[in-house]
Formats: sequence, C-alpha cells, structure tokens
Amino acid sequence: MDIKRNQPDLQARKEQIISEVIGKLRRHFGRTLEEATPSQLYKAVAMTVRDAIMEKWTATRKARVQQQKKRLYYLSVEFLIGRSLVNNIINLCQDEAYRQALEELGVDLAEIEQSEPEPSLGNGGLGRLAACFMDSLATLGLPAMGCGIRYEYGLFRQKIVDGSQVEMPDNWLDDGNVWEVPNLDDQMEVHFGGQIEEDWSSGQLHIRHTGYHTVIAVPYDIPISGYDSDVALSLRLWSARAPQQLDMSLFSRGEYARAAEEAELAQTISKVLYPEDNHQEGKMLRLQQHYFFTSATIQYIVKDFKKRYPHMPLTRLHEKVAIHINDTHPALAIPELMRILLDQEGLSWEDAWQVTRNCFAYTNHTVMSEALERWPLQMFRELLPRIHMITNAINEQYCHDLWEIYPNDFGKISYMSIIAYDQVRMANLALAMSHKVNGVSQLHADILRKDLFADWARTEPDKIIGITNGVTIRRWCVKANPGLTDLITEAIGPDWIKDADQLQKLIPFAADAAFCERFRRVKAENKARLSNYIASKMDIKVDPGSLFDCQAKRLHEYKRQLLNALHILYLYRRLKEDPAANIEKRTFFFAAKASPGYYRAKEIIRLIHAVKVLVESDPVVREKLQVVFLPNYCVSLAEVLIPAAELSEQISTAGKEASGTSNMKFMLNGALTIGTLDGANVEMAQLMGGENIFIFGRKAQEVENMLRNKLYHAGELYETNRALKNVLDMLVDGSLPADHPRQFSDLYQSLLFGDGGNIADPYLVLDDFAPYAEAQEEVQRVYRDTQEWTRRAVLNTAHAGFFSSDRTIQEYNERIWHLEPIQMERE
Ligand code: GPW
Repeated sequence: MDIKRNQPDLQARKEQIISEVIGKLRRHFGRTLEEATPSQLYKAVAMTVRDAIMEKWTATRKARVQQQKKRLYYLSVEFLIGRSLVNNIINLCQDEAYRQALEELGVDLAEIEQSEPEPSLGNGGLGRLAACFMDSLATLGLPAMGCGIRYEYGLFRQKIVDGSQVEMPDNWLDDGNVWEVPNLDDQMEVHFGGQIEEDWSSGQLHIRHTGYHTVIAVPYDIPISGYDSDVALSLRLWSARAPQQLDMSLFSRGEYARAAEEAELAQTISKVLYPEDNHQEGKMLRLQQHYFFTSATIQYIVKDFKKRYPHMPLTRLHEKVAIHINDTHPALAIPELMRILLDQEGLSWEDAWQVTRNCFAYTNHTVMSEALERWPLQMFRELLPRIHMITNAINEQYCHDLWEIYPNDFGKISYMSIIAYDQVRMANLALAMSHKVNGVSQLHADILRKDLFADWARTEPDKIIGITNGVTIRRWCVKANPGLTDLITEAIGPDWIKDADQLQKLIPFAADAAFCERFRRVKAENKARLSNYIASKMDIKVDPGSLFDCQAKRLHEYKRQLLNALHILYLYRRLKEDPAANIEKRTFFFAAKASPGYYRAKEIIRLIHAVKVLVESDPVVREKLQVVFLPNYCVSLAEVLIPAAELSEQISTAGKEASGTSNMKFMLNGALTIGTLDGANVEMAQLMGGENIFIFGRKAQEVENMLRNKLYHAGELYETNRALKNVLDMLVDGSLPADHPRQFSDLYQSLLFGDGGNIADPYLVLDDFAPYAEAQEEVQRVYRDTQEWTRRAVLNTAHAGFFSSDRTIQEYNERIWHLEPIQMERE
C-alpha cells in the first residue's frame, strides 16, 4: 500500500522499530531476540505500537481540552473489540514499516498475533457495532469516549464435545493486557442498597442515603487510534474492587457481615459477561453491573464537566456533553444523572429533567419482546432505593404529561408508562427521557414507528429515526482481507479506506475480465487460507474448490440456522434418491454460540452435528456436500472466515433481525447473499439491485399479519409438501445419528405442534422452506457460471461502501450528537 503523508521515512521507521523491539525484549523480559517466547515477542512488538499510540493519545487530550468541544460518551455493556495489535499497526499506517522490520528480525507478524489474548467483551452484533463505532469516531476525529465494563471473563469459549456445546471460561486477562492503562485518579464510589431519608429540616429537601454497600469503580483506559489520523480516543472500561480489602471501620463496629458483603459484591460485579443475546432475564447481578458502570460513568462526566467548564452552570451540560446509550442496558444512566443533578448539584426538578433529556439519546436494537428489559420492581427498589424514587418521579411526571395529551386514555398511558405491573420498563424510560431514539435499519425503524413504539411516534413525530448500521472497513477489509485491499487499491487508489463511497468506482471493473480474474484469485487464496486453518485447528479437510456457504452468527431460532440445516437434509435426500442429481459441490460452514441456558438453540447445534455426521458417512453424498461447524466463533475467526465466503446466509424471519451486520461484512468481502427482506438486507437489495442478491421468503408485513391473525398453520405445509415432510420425519425416524431415538423430537414438536402455549413454528421455518430451496437452486445455477458469479461478487463489494460505519457515525453526528472534529496540529 502507499505510504501515508504522516509516516516518517519508511527506512528510518523500520530501523527504529527494530531497535525498539529489541530494547523492549531486553528491558522488560531480560531476553534476547533468540531467547524470546512468542508471547514475549508479541508483547514487545505491542509495546512499541502502544508507545506510538500514546503520543497521539496525549496530543488528542491536549487538543480536546484546549478546544472545549462537546464530547460524546457512548455507553455500552459490550465492546467486542477483538485483537488490537495488527489493527493498530494498520490504523497507524505503519504496516509496511512493521512488515519490513519484523521480516528483518525473522518474526512472523501473523504468528505472534496469535499470542494476543482476544478480548471477547460482547455477545455478537450489538457489542461488535460498538467496537466499529469507536474505530469510526477516532478516524473521523470526533471527541468521544466509549464507556463499559472490564469483565474479567468475556464470553465463554465454546467447545464441541460429541456434537454438543460445552462452555469454558474465557480468562483473557490471565497474562495481562498490554493495551490498557488504569487511571487511578478517576476512581469512583458506587453505592448499592441501604435506606433513603428525606430531610426537610433546612426548609429544603436534603436526601440522606445510609446503610449502603460501597464498590469502587476503577477505570482502565484503552486507546483507540483512528485510521490515518492523529486522534486517539479512549475506551474506558470500569473494573470493580472492594473499598479496602476489608472495611476495617465496619469491621470494628461489628458489622462483619456488611464488610464481607462489600468485598464479595466487588469481587463479583465485573467478573463475567452475561452470555445472553437478544434475551433478558431479571437477574440481580446483571442489574448491579448496569448500575455499577453507569453510575461511575455519569459521576465522571459531571466531574469532568465541572473541571473543564468551572464557570458554566450544569443547566448547560448538554452543550458540552452528549450521552448515547447502546440499547437500554445503560439506561440507569438517566436516573443517575438526575440523581446527581438533584441531590449533589442542587438543580431544580425541571432543570434536571430538561438537561437530562437534552443529553440522552437511545438506540434500540430489537423488537423481540423477550429482549426488552424489565426489572422486578422490588429488586430495583431494594438495590437502588434512590434511583427507584427518581424513576418513580420521572414516571409520575411523564404520565401526567401524557394525560394532558391523551386525557382519559388509560390504556395508552399505562402502555407507555415506565413503571407498571410491578416492573420497571427500561425501553419506556429511555423513550421518555431521550431527545432522539433510533432503530438500526430503515425497516427496523419503520417497525418501531408503526408498531412497537407507535404511541411515542405519534406523541413526538420527529423523535424516532432510522440510522442503518455499518462496519469498519479497516478491520473487515484492510485487516481481514489484505489481498482484496491491495487489489482494490491498485484499481481505484487508497482513498476508499477512509471514504468508502469510493468503492463505487469498482462498478465498471465488474465488466473487466482481467480484474475479475484477479478478484477470483484473491477469493481462492482466502478459501485456501481458511482451509489450511481448518486443517491445522480441527484436522478436517475441506475442498477449496467447492462453494463456500457460510452462516456465522449467534444461534437463535429467529436467525433460522434450522432452515439451513433442514435444507441440507433435503439435498441429502435428493442425492440418496438420485446419485446423479444436479447438485453443485458445497461446503456448509456454520459458526454459532448458543446461550448456555437456551435449550433449543443447543439442540440445533446438535442437529447440525448430526447432519454433518450423516452427510460424511455416505460415500455418494460426501462427494457433493460437506458440513463444517467451526467452534468458538469470535472476532478473529470471523476475520478468517468472512473473506473466504462465497455465499452469505442471512435468512432470519422477516421483521425479526433489526439490522444484522455480518451481512455487511460478507458483502464487502465479495460474497453473494441469500436472504430474506429483513433488517439491512432490504437496503442491500435496493442499493445494488435485486439481481445481485438472492431474496426469498415472506416479507415482514406478511409475517406480522399471519402471526397476528393466526393465519399460519405449519401442520398444513407438512401435509402438503412431500419433500418437506420427508425431511422433517428424519428428525424422529432414526435416520439421524443420535444418542437416543427421540433426540430431535423437541425440534420436531416445536415446528409442528408448538409448545407451552406457543404456536407451532413461530419463525415460519416451514413456510419459507420451499422458497428457500428454490433460491438455493438459483444460487447454484449462477455459481456454475463462474464469470457471472464473479461479476456479481465484484458488484457486491462495489456497493458495500454505504455500510461503512464511518457513514453511520456521520449520520448519528448530523442527526443526534452535533459534534465537531478535534483539530490536531500536524507536525
Ligand atoms: F436484544 N443485538 C445483539 F437488542 O447483538 F439488545 N444483541 C442484543 O442483545 C440485542 C440486539 C438486543 C443485535 C441485533 O440482533 C442485530 O440485528 C443488530 O444488527 C445488532 O444488534 C446491532 O445493531
């Protein structure tokens, strides 16, 4: 790649890196280059990169403080950042210097990268989105800080034992973390439980909180460097620690139990990430986590504001501070800001209310009711007595305001209220107290406005907007797919990396045979890379000449991995009936973690394994089909898988996937999509025209209508579609290898009869089965025409620019935050 303007002379930088790496090895590890272990080499190299980022970090802070610009705080319980070393080198535009330096040292960057423990501080799309946003914010030079939790254990590591998922702890911090810097000056106290006394003796209300438990929040800051930019932002992750190992004052007063409880609370709060995705359970520890990091963050925000703007009243906080909550998990930040403004800063209720609403904005990421957070009122009151009082008061005022608009409409007001039926409804809190609310694709925003949040949309018509998700080009193309990156850069120059719209310049190249040939070669190399990875890690041989068909995402009924698996059984049966059946050779890749407590999701993993064993046990079928389940899907696995994919499976029940983001990564990397008109797939189809994507199945409106009016009867499809019946019967007739004959009867039952009052097949797997199979026929028809397939693949990449998270962040900024970039002086 070309050499960027801020890069010092390549040769000089290379020499410098060599001497720095050798220096770090000697001074930190007392080792020579020859003696160093891979892990020590990784750390030494990482430290040199860190030094370079630190310089930017310091300069950025200085510039930000001087320029006094409004700053965004992006709050999220998940930041799924993945490994940092190579990404940081790329963002510093020093990849060439490092490549040459390490080559001279005889060190393989790809190899030492494997020594970096991967931070898996998120479940899936929501957490990865937050990480892409940090990259884009830094690249655009916008003043922002990410705020979250420093989990000691990230998302569990998945192993597959005899076809079943087994969870192992993710102790990613065991060997230290090169990238974080603890900031002891900004430690905060967070208080849980206790009692509230209202003291009016001075004529003014004074709140006294007593008998609480204290936990100390210690911030660890991770620098996030922008791409080809002098700005480095902070990702601040809070870690819990006990006030003192044992609070001796409590101890000496005989309050042993409380002292011990504090120590225990502190030890558990930031211990582990909850592994539920798109699902909420009202667990006390989870509520503690949420309050822990939001309280610490809000305290820091107010402290920093007062330090930076000593003469500005807090009624003007929103001029200097924007607070964004990534779903409702951080929504306790709202009453926490009210608490600090009221109890500590002496603002009036009206002022505190106004300021808070002006600061906050909220992104909704799902319409699925089981994912909407609701806390049991009693738990909420006991754990957070003052926050409960304030939330109650917010609710009262909100309902009162609604009453003015909708007099006597008890139904509407109770639907919109924040506290009802002994539950605190966090989405309603966030809706009431944010000045903007956004969905994550246009379809999703439409559903919010017309359906889930229709009452709010009527009350405040401009409040709910749609901002389509995006992914960072740097990690998902430059880092993951260097071959494609070089090819694109050669064709259209390097500017697309920061200005992804320029990818459209590739459109004419779709008709350029030489370019297409090279595009194909890059794909073939990535397929070989994945095949080698699988051979070395799993001892499985795949055919790099087969169609690589990938479904990689959390395991969920609504994402319908089951539809994919049933379709493989259908192909299996066709080959059994006619070994000469016209079926293109394919490798089906699955990668998916299931929540440990999600029984049916785990059953689907077992089914995929049973299908895999069945397919490979048949000498005829295995010549055509192969199923590979890649365990422990994570960011670094995605970086190998996605560039190798030719077909991207985005087959959720329409209306259920708010946006999806893997769809964008696959598209960027030149895979064609087979998908429903759901989430951002709709926009993908609009952007490049329906010819370049395989769309099938019911539309969101139809699904909604069928379910609402009980028009869907899965059993009828079973009776009328012979092929479908045959496939479904395989779940229960002993065709599949299983521990016991009824192994898959739960799946069978749920599709045909429903359970626990649920209708049969609520995700319309059977209804979309035939259209899916047909679309798959079309896929293989096009795949056989190599040139046509490549043409479409190039057009996918060429139209992916819209899905850059730089565009997404620019839209958030124009429509919600209104930040100005930090001006950096370039030396
Ligand atoms: F339920 N998403 C996710 F909305 O990854 F909170 N985890 C979650 O817990 C939720 C949503 C929540 C995903 C959506 O499912 C996906 O469609 C979307 O692309 C992604 O968030 C980012 O917006």
